[in-house]
Amino acid sequence: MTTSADAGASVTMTLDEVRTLARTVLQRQGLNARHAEAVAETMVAGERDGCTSHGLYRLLVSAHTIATGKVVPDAEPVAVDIAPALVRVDAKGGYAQLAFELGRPLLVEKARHCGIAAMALNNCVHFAALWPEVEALCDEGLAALAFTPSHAWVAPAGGTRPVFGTNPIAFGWPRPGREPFVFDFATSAVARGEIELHRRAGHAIPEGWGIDPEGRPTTDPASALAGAMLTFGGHKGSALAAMVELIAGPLIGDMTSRESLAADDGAKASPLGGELLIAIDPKGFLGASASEHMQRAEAMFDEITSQGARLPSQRRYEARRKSVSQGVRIPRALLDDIERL
Ligand code: NDP
Ligand code: PYC
Repeated sequence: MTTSADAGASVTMTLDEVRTLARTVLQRQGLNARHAEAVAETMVAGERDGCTSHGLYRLLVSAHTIATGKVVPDAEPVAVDIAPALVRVDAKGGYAQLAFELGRPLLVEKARHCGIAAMALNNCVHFAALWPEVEALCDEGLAALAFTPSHAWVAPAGGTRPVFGTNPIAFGWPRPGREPFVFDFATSAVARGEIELHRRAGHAIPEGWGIDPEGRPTTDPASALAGAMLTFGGHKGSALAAMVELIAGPLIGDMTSRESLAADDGAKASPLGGELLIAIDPKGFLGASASEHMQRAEAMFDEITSQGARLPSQRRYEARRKSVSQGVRIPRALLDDIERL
């Protein structure tokens, strides 16, 4: 670890150092080794790709969630093969990462066999970004979608009371010989973690991210966290957030964000509920001509980048290349807070 030039405000760490720190702290917090390893990997990936709201900062979040007893630290997820194209994994109240790892090979096998397959993760605690999961499925040559509700923090367009979670949607498309096309965003204007980071840094938030408890627009992160977050794109984000509630809640027999918040009962732990993943094998519809059609997709990507527009995930992949060779900068204040745990 080396303290950087910016007056000790941040520290440069290698990814292995980040991994060791995350695993050690998670085990001290009470997770068993398998969970600590799986959860730590998503934090390493977050720091590596410059997605700090889902990086080491989440050690503070997991400390709280584990201390409140709202996650089962040694849960043994169980996969159930329910139909040729469907698998369900009961996470048994543990973190989603291990449940995903358990179900992933089954989902891949089913998608290859049927052309399309879906996996429901049930009864899991979720605090991570979704892109590591869709990327893992793209690495198998599959297109993938992932959805999960969270806690009811977000007001519907035109309303003032939280109904939806921050409800991310992720999509991944495998690309021959290069990193996949992936987007992953909250259906709220921004992830809640981003507002929390603004509060920690003492920065105002832009207008349009949240309203205060009286329903008035606010740029104060604490007021927005206490009031309600807003959807992105008004009624469009609101409809997508509702879709996530439905397909990753009742459709798979799991909780809505309102139910997750009620189950939390004021503990302020990470959301509990389900996640829906859909994997599609391009060879399902296309057979031997799949690679020819995948090249047509490349023409679309070229048309985007050749006019100077960037693809989603381009920033992440650039950050990844830099982090692998140069390590990552972690705020000293965050490391101090982690140490204080
Ligand atoms: P952002 O708005 O930061 O980014 C959303 C997506 O848009 C990313 O794929 C990003 O790519 C892409 N993007 C951003 N700017 C541009 C641009 N100018 N041109 C093209 N693409 C662009 O994400 P959010 O704040 O909405 O969400 C952050 C994370 O929080 C997500 O990973 C999400 O899964 C996670 N989350 C998790 C929840 C949970 O319950 N588990 C709940 C809510 C959020 P790039 O990364 O390369 O910038
Ligand atoms: O940042 O909105 C968020 C979030 C919710 C659950 C995990 N991350």
